[in-house]
Amino acid sequence: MHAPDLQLPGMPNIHSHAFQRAMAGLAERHKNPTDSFWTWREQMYRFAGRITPEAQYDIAAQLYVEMLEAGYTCVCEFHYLHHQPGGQPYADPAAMSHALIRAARDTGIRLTLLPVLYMTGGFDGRPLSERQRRFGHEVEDYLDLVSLLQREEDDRLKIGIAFHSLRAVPELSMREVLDEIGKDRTPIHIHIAEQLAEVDECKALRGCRPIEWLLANMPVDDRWTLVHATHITPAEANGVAERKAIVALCPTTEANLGDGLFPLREFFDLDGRIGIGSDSNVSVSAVEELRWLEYGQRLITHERAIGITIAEPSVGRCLFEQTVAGGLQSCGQPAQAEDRIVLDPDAPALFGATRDDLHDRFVFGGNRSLIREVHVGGKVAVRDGRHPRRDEIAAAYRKTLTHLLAQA
Ligand code: NGQ
Ligand code: ZN
Repeated sequence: MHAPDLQLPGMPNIHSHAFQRAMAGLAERHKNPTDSFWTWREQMYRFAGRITPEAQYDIAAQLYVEMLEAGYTCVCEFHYLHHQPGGQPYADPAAMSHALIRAARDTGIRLTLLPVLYMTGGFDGRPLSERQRRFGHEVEDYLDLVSLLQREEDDRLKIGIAFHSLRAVPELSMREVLDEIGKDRTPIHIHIAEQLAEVDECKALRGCRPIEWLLANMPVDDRWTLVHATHITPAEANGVAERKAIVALCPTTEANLGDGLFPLREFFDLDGRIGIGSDSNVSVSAVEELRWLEYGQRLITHERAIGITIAEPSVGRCLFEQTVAGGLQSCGQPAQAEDRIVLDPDAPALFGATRDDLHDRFVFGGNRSLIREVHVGGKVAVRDGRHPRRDEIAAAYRKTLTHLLAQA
């Protein structure tokens, strides 16, 4: 019998906040009478307040090693930690962005950097809270940051834009930014409809739901990625699918934060496009994201094999292929035949694998990593399951994390 071809395309990770990797597992205690997304967010803000550009680099380098070893070949960084705590820009106003760019270059992952515009603390236009101040920009300074970063683009670095959320950017400012970038093929990402409180606030202040508002008021098209879109109605899902926008699903983070479940089958029935993101980085595993994407659906529908299309009955292959295609669209980086994963022919979970069952075994077959090699742009980023700089980067991360935790 021939050994099957054990190669898969590299997986794009279309939503990450790198710094949150360093607090993974540290926000899992009952602290309030009603622990929620919003109380988690306060903890996250406190942690964010300690991150310096040097720490940002060390955390991101560690994270990108983990991503590459997990089969992610490209990452979209939804980056809003721009300034010093308190809001003063750094001497290099792009210092925090540069830390991410260096971490990506030093580890070999492709990066779509999405500097985030963050202006207000809620739909009512209230000013940023003390802790949010380091996220903030006026439109003009934001556009300067974007054009400064665009000059550094190369075949592994793409600069897109992002609006943090409808809560954080007034309508007029969104229009100003979009006018400036015009019809460029720039990726445009936004967090939307993740939590019910956001839907309620939007209804109260804008008279409609967040996704409904976005579709009615913004030129949503295939450049756009809607992150989460958890609380979506059938009519909204239809609109998003028609505009060919990507929905970025982040199943492990969405579960961790108690967001809710996106209606996957309904969206697939509309030919909707999706990608996956590791978001808060509580998990750094394409396998775990895909598996939970499917399992969440099974748990609420009491059925099996949800993530399929008429053309593709294998759940593993369908979810893998859909999220690679949607992911590439979302990152705005061309499909690269050289970005690929090579699975381990000696892994027991793959014994007797055929091309037909390979994706299902990869996604549903167990917990040991089945990845032997990862190639990005023709270069080997992972060999024998390891990034060549794993130990050295982990040593720097250990120091940084120890220092960060000592400040608690
Ligand atoms: C973030 N993260 O910006 O890091 C958000 C929380 C917010 C996730 N939603 C903050 N996973 O949405 O205001
Ligand atoms: Zn996010």
